[in-house]
Amino acid sequence: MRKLFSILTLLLIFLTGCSSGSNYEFTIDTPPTYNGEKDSPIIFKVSEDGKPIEGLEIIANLEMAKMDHGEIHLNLQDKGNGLYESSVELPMAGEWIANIEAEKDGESFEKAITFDVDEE
Ligand SMILES: [Cu+2]
Repeated sequence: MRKLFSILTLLLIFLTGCSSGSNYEFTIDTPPTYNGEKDSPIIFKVSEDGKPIEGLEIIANLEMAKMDHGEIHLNLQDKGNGLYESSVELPMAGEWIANIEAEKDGESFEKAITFDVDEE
């Protein structure tokens, strides 16, 4: 009985331990534009229940939705207030996908976001 109880306790700790952060919402705050010659800022926003989440280690791998341009790796900088910024020179306007990998307090999160890039 005691053994069963400790297994249940462990399971409970495991389940609650995994649930924090799973409600993080990743959105694009400022999509980059395409201009054919220079870098453009790209900013993501991370929040939970409308509150900004700061202090994430976060990267994004960009790929085009319907075409193969390979992957573009971005290290995002924590700008505070839940905003994470980098800059990128994209090969084309159109529909892009950002595969985001984030980490906080030893927990990691993954999310894919689709966004449109306009020609400047
Ligand atoms: Cu393309």
